[in-house]
Amino acid sequence: PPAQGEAGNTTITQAAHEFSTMANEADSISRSSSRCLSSNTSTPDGNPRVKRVSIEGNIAVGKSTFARLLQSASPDWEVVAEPVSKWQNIESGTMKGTCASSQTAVSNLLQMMYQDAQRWSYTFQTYSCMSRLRTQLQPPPARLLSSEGTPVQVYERSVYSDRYIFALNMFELGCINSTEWAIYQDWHSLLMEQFGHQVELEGIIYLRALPQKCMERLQRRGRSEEKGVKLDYLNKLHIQHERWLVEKSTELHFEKLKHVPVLQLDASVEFQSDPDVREQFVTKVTNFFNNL
Ligand code: DCM
Ligand code: MG
Repeated sequence: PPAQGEAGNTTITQAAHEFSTMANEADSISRSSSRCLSSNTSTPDGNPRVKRVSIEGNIAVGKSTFARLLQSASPDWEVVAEPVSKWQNIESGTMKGTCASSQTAVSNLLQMMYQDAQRWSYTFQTYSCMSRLRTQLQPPPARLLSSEGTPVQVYERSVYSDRYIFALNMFELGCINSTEWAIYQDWHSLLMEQFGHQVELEGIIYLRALPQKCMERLQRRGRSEEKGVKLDYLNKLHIQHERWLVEKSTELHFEKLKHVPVLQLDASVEFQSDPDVREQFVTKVTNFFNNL
């Protein structure tokens, strides 16, 4: 019947219009992503122009302090901080009453995870890794792209420590169960297949100190969510770092990651207050970057 045919035609026309809008969007997304890719063009040996290096180390070992030191040491280095404040402020819209007035509730996932690890570890590890990936996918600043020297994006931790230090540790502690762990690894591997090349590391700096030292610094910085963190927990995380970065006995699922060079620095010294130590660290880091 004509009426139906008409309606059908309209639908098809609408669908065709929507499809062409979608196709245009997809095209412009792919063009803008290829712009992003070409903004970090490769050197003749196939390495990216802007190198990516992560700072790894136990809780409160001094990664952020060290990152600030590097940030002020060279305009060729850009620090990408760990998005901790995002984990402390998760916004969710809530519907109140019958009218659809939306209100914003804020929850602190970092605190929830430390208060009830069994319940919240999987959720926390999902969100911390996802938000880190989003942060690290941001293209490097123009200053680095036009640098004549050795431009480096310095990540505070990585999607690899999320998996091979924290999530693995929570699984071993029983705070992430075997179903959650299987799901975590499945989506982590998928994300790495899709985006891995954009956050791949050319090097790792391992800030190493005894767990006792980290405990002192943790208490000194006094982040309220971490009040209940025990030395035993820092010991376990220390062992995970040693297995991954020193003994190399952690089972890794990414071939390239197995060969990433590691610069180990003794973070037990007070590098913040001692200018000589600061200078030594910057020299070691400069040499390390130049050889990547
Ligand atoms: N954290 C975690 N799991 C991750 C990453 C971080 O539990 N995958 C926690 C450890 C610290 C805080 O987040 O409590 C980050 O602080 P810091 O950078 O000092 O280790
Ligand atoms: Mg920090």
